[in-house]
Amino acid sequence: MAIELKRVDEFAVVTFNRPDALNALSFSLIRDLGAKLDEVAASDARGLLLIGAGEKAFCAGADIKELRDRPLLDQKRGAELGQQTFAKLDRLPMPSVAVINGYAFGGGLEVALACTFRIAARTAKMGLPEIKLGLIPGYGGTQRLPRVVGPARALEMILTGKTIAAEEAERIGLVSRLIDGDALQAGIAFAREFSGYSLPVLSLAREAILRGLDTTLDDGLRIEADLSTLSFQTKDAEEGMAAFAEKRKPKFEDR
Ligand code: DAK
Repeated sequence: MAIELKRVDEFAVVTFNRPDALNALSFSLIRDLGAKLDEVAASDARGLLLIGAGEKAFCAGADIKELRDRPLLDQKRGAELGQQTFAKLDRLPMPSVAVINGYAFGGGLEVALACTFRIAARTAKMGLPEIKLGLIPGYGGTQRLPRVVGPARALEMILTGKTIAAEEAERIGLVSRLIDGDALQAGIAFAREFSGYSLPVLSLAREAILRGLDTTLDDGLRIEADLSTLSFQTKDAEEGMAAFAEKRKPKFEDR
């Protein structure tokens, strides 16, 4: 299968598994990814890690060989398929981490941008090179990249199609941190920094940030007031505050 889903301890792990094509995203692979994300959403995993098979690539983008000579309407449907599939990552009940273990170009970087977090091997290289093919990004890159790195850097990356090294990606906030050693193990160690907290409360925090990015400061603050009030209604908030008062470690139960 071009997409593998496995469980490692408390985490779901999705592997892009077409190493001979640097894990390029064929349309069938994107459909398969969508089905696997539905499985993850219905599971009790406390986080999702995405990684590429092989030594070289996280994912080298859309399968260029498949994109040629298609009717325009199919291209539009293709963009919508990619966008809708990657949008599932935003709606997962658990945070997701793109473990960028090599090249992440085009659609490969776009899938990483749809994850909650991105971390990268020091040797990783990233970019949105669509312009070099006479195209522009179609799987969310023009919208998510400026939200992550700001419009000036997004314009530069998308209009020049340049490749950036992992260190620059960290400097501009495209990835949160650089990792050493086994990439999956490093991803799991990173995910353990949030996976002990309440999943519904983690979701409220993600929702407040993502919805706030799409609106004015005033509306965003209203969203925050509503969602932070909602967090008080969880059993986990009761538990967290009781544990503080009793000087013990909280035991969150996702309620
Ligand atoms: N698609 C298909 N095959 C790919 C591929 C890709 N994106 N990337 C690599 N491969 C294949 C190569 O063709 C080669 O296969 P063989 O020739 O051996 O059969 C094999 O993987 C190994 O690649 P290389 O020999 O090129 O490996 P190198 O280490 O020399 O170079 C590289 C690595 C990542 C620098 C190079 O492979 C490369 O430049 N790859 C292409 C990167 C890229 O341009 N990605 C696509 C960006 S565009 C849409 C709108 C927009 C889009 C999609 C849909 N709609 C409106 C529907 C845009 C999508 C994009 O992602």
